[in-house]
Amino acid sequence: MSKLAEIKANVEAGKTKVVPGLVQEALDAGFDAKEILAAMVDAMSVVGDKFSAGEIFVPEMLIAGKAMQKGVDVLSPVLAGDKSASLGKCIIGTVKGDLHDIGKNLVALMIGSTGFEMIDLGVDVSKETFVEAIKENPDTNIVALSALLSTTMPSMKETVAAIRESGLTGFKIIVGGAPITQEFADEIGADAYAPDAGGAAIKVKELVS
Ligand code: B12
Repeated sequence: MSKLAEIKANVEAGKTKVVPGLVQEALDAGFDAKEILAAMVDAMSVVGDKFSAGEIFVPEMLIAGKAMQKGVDVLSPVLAGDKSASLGKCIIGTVKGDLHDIGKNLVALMIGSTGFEMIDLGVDVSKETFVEAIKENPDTNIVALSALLSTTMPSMKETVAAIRESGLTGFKIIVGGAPITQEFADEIGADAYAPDAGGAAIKVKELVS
């Protein structure tokens, strides 16, 4: 089995102790961090499909997620790169009702790597908490919202509305997550959408330039 296939299989199987070592071996063998990440993202798609098909349940999904996060931790210093530029401040969080944070953490890492100071509010973040965080950080220029469930898309909509209604200005809102589309972003009045962490980093740079 190739190294990437081995990583994918072990993430799928939720081998939290094995994955970090395999990821380090792949890096040492010269694999690009982005291809290693892609192998782990593929694994999560398989896990999601198996969950949909009723072949696995929440505990298996959880442990696979943990294994991926452990692998991402090893990749983080490589993906984070040079942080010397200072482009501003970004508040990020997963919206209320949603506990998924692997994608949000990757987005935070990649936006941070382009030179933003990151304030990560975590998961299950209420609209009030987002508004409060922006008030506490008047120099914020990006607010990034993540949602992974179709059932938390309304929560994203309410959060954007609450931020707009607060009257606070001087920042742009970017949204993303598996069920989110450009169309939905437009519909709820967000300033931008990106499909993945790399795209998010490019987009926020455009938003502040
Ligand atoms: C791991 C996982 C979990 C873990 C989460 C662990 C964690 N710490 O995050 C646990 C076990 C907790 C979990 C729970 C649930 N889950 Co879940 N989960 C997954 C799984 C398998 C992987 C998610 C993941 O990490 N993907 C890898 C990352 C890298 O990708 P990503 O999150 O999509 O992020 C990328 C982009 O979306 C984007 N992005 C993300 N955020 C942002 C933000 C911005 C601003 C931008 C620009 C871009 C962006 O960039 C990221 C990086 O490139 C997915 C299946 C899948 N294919 O995604 C199901 C999935 C999301 N879960 C699902 C479900 C149903 C649930 C539960 C309701 C199950 C249950 N019955 O309890 C609960 C809900 C709990 C809750 N309230 O949130 C469904 C959602 C269906 C839907 N459309 O609503 C999925 C799709 C599985 C499926 N096929 O049915 N889950």
